[in-house]
Amino acid sequence: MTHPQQIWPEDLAAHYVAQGYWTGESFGQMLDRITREFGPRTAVVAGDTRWSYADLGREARRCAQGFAGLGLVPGDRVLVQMPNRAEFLSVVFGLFHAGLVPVYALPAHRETELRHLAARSEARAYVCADRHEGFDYLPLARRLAADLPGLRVVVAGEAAEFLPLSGFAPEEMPAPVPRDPRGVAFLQISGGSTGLPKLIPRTHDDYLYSIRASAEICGLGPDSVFLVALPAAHNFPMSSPGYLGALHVGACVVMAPNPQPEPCFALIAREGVTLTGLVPPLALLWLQAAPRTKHDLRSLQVLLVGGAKFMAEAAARVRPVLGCTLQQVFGMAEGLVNYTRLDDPDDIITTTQGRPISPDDEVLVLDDAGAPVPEGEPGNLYTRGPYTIRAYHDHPAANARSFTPDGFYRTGDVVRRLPGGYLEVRGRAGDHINRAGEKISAEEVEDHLLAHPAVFDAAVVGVEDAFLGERSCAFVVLAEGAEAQARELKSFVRGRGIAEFKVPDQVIFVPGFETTAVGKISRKALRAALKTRYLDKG
Ligand code: J2J
Repeated sequence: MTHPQQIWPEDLAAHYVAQGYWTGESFGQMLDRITREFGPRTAVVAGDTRWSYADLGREARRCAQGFAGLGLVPGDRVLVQMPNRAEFLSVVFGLFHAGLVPVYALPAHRETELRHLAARSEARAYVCADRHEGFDYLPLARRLAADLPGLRVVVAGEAAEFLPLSGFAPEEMPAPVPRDPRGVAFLQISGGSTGLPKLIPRTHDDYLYSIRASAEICGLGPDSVFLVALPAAHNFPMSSPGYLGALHVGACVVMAPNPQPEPCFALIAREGVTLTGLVPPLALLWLQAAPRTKHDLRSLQVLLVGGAKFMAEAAARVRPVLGCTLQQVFGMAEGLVNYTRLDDPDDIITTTQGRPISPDDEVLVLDDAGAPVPEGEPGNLYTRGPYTIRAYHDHPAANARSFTPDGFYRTGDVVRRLPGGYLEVRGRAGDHINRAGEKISAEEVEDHLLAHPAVFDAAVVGVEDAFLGERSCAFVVLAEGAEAQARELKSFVRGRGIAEFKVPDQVIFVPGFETTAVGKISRKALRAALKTRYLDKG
């Protein structure tokens, strides 16, 4: 299933090997290595579960045997939708051990997204948990299974008619199934700006390089304790440096069921957490709650903040309030990750989003005509390098849009490059809304609104929001003679089986969308015009 375009040109690949970036280790081999090296040390703490590395290895090998027993064969894709539990890790490493390819869905995803991800990846199985944070996943699994006959469903917890994860026989698959380290290890999802999420093929070699390098840049060591506060399926808590970075060095991973300050503070105090990562709105909540908590947060050494722009004023409060070092991180599931370094001066840490991981990350900042802009000027960010993909999975149209012929990824981000290669994120060129780090495609939500019989046309825009960074606003033109309330349209969109974070925060009814003399104007221009007219008052 590797598309030829996904492969790095041989001369670059040879360079990445020569530089020691690509080591040829697969995720299955990584599990073997960390199980052997760190056996008795604590690998995972989640609720009442506490697993050593040896336990994690055993649980993963048992899962691997179980998945193989379902008739899945190496290379098959498996859709994984698991909350932050210990089983997240045993399932994922079990899949790697069996040579299977996880496809990561977020716990917030609903049947529309899951159906799309399963179909696009040709998934042969779906793994979920029974419940999480008051949501029952079994009806969701039922609808998915009814739509996709042949899909095997495995459930952690109460499994009803499905296969219980705990029912996997105690036999363990002895050795990891060999995989090509340059082949696809898993499919991550993009928060892109057009339509439904695209699938991002990450290889063993490229991803493990970003993890090893991130662990070092973030100062992880065997005595670190990493708290997974954000959903584990997201690229940030997975790899920047994430639980994979923590496991790579023999550190302890603590899974928080949700990222709210008090429950996380309790875990920090109880487990001696040294490092965690948050999106900016959560960092603001933590900053607000920390002065009043009774929990001891003194073990915390580093707080990573990324996923959306963290404002300098808030960034400057991290050390005085939480007593730890702020590390800004500007990353993307497609690859490139930038960090401020732990020993950078305060002004770099508070005002920039860091610099790339690798000396071989190629970064271009170009104007709209494709010419380089001078240092310090804003421009469009393009990148390629040893851990940035060269194509999406099976999506020629998106690939034509998102990659240049010489393999640079068009990130859609507008940045300023500063001395030393530090980047400051200025905004987005594309049409996605960054709502508290959750990326929403305007087009995807517009499509859902258009499915309502009373809606003639719709345009969705991001609006600045002091807390969320951006919230979503839908401009709606009603069909002639039709009536609808904002509340009704929101619940209609919700009822389309999508993640709650995509439901518009605000709906504004407008009499019509202007078109120019040329006829159709671009959606992008339309969204901008609506925003200026109704929201920016400019
Ligand atoms: C402004 N915008 C940012 C930042 C990401 C680490 C951290 C985050 C992600 C992530 C990730 C930003 N300031 N500090 O995968 O490994 C916006 C940009 C970017 C998009 C990518 C990681 N950090 N962004 O957020 O794939 O617009 O990855 O292109 O979800 O988030 O989103 P995503």
